[in-house]
Amino acid sequence: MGNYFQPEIETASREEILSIQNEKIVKQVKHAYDNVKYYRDLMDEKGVKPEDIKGVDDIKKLPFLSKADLREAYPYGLLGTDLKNCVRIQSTSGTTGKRVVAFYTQHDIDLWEECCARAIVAVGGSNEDVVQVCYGYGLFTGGAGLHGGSHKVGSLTLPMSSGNTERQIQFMMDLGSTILCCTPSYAAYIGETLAERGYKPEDNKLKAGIFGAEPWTEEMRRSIEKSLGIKAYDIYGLTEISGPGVAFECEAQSGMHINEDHFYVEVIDPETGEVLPEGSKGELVFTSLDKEAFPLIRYRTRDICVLSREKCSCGRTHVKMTKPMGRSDDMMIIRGVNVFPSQIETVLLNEGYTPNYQIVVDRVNNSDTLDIYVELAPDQFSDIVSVTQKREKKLESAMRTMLGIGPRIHLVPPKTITRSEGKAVRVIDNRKLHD
Ligand code: DLL
Repeated sequence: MGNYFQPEIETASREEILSIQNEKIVKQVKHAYDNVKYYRDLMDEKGVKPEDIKGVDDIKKLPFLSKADLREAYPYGLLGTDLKNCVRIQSTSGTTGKRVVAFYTQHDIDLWEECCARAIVAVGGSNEDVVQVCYGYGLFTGGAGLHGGSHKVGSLTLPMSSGNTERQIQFMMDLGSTILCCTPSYAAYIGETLAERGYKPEDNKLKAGIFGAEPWTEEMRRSIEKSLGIKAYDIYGLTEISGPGVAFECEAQSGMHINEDHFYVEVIDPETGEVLPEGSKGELVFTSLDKEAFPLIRYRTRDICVLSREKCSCGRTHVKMTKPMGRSDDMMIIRGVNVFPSQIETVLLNEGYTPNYQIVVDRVNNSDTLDIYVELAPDQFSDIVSVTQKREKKLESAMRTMLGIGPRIHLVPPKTITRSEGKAVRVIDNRKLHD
């Protein structure tokens, strides 16, 4: 078993981290220029040569890559090595357009799993733990990443994949799982199902959960922690940059440390592309510093975040990112007002409702409509119409205060909103169907 708290790297001084990054970026840009024609062409177009990059300060000279580039270069156009050196592909869960396919050499898999191992250790994991991985296995990176990380830590790994909640619960109780890895929406569902089966939070042996792959609020964190009797930690990542473990939360539960020895991060203005000073809110841009097969440079994530270098109580020095505050392409513009699903979730949980909801946006007579379907818990349900109407009005008014526009609220009976086993689909935007 390796020791995956790596203080020499994870608590290194700013100068030490910069020196690692400076050395790696020079090699990585040369690697991409020499081996990836697509990126070489972009650099030539911009008039930049690998020799112009002497450290991370020069990174601003380089062109960005976006999802559109990945689609255009699909499938092999951004490959940085001979196919014979690659051992794996993973792919995004996107539902529209061409999928994004990312390639890995064994070295790339090792560094990715190492990042996930750090995440498991950061929540208190060791070879004494039983790690239940119920992220999807297969093309999605969630299952493979946490599975590999758990192996590296030496924990007993339960490769459950997502779904079949009865079996999840049986294994969890019989084998005494101590760490649960899945999407936050699935964690909420598991918690709800446990309660329905008569289990109390203290009946399970879980101590921590590593939840990510989709946006979730602090209110959702508290609700999951209560229902499962655990500490819930966030984990962030994206297929293009490797998968989960690009950043992870520590015991402080106040933002995710980015693995800066492997990924260089910038925050930019999503409109102008200008690099913003530290502490500004903007789009995250990552450069993978030592990946061989898929050496993405200045990849625009569309995730909106703030970075912080404030001293962390855990001792780690790597920069922390806030939870993504929605994606720039996730934001709904409803009657001209910017609305993020996370704002809706915050109001619902603050008002004592379940995290089971669905947002439906449509356009009727050229005007946008916003309907929010919210499931009632069994003890909230009432068949007296006036009681329900009164509650709907109250929730509508709380939403109006938060969003600046008034939605229509529909309180629906228990168990009428489909549960998610992977990434939850919270928004149905029917306007796109008509355009
Ligand atoms: O979701 C990788 C992952 C798996 C992360 C398991 C964490 C746990 P993709 O399917 O490529 O990869 O989706 C990446 O999901 O750009 C974010 O918009 C969103 N996302 C990932 N983690 C979080 C998080 C995986 N903790 C996209 N909070 C990213 C909010 C997240 N959004």
